[in-house]
Amino acid sequence: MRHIYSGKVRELYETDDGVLLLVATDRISAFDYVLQTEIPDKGKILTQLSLWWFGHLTGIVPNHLVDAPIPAEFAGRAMACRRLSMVPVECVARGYLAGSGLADYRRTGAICGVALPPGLVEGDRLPRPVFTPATKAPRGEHDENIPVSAVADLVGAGVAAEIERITLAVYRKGADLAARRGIIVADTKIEVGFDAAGTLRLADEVLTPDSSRFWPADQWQPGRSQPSLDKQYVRDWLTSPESGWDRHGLQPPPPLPERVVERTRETYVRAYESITGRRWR
Ligand code: PZK
Repeated sequence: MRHIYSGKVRELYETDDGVLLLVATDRISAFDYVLQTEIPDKGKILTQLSLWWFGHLTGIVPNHLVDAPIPAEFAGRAMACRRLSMVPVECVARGYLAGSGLADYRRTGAICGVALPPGLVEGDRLPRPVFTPATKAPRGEHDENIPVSAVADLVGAGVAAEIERITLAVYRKGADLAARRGIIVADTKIEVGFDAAGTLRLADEVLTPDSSRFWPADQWQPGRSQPSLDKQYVRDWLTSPESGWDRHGLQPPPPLPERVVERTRETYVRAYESITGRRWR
């Protein structure tokens, strides 16, 4: 087995039989930093949530999962995948106004060239979900939203239309299901790639709190920044006087107190249990 890539909170390996292992760690990021404190079981919870979603999305889009053994050291937190030729686009669907979509809207009245009605505020629901693709930025930089026409220039009009269709279908399925469990999926990012036969497949992780904005529906209040289902304790503590940290200064964030770690772990467990209807052991 060889290590091929380190993401902020995940690792990618390739086994001797050419199977890719997507390994989720317990690392957590906030304010663009990977924190020095880990959240116990986060990697397993997000992997199991992703696997659950892949199962519920098979009727919508084929995926990259293969049936292959997972090494014991990665038990529960790795997915065995076929190697795909990845489409070099971050495929984002947004149903609500937040993040870079909000920034673009405030500046231009549109996101990725899709005009939106005037007068929307942060956290508002969009009239319909929109495909807002982005380029994959090098690590340390932020992805840049691009118009669908730029996706067509990159991959051709046919593939652009296909990934738009897949992205919106995954978002709709995820948002509908989560809504019934009291969770708003504000937006989600997926990655897709072609297998050796030329079939587009859903790759990476899917509909996890790391790839999507999950908001508790009972706290949704347009006109302000929405509390995040998973990271709000971390963000609140890091920006509180108690942490002693200046997010605009030069120091990395301090370690998290045990209480914040435990509460944050509980938010991941709760997200998993609400969405899947299963108990987290
Ligand atoms: C692939 N990533 C992102 C994921 C990381 C980085 N099936 C695939 N075939 C080829 N490449 C990828 C995939 C998938 N999924 C995924 N980069 C390339 C990534 C996990 C950990 F460090």
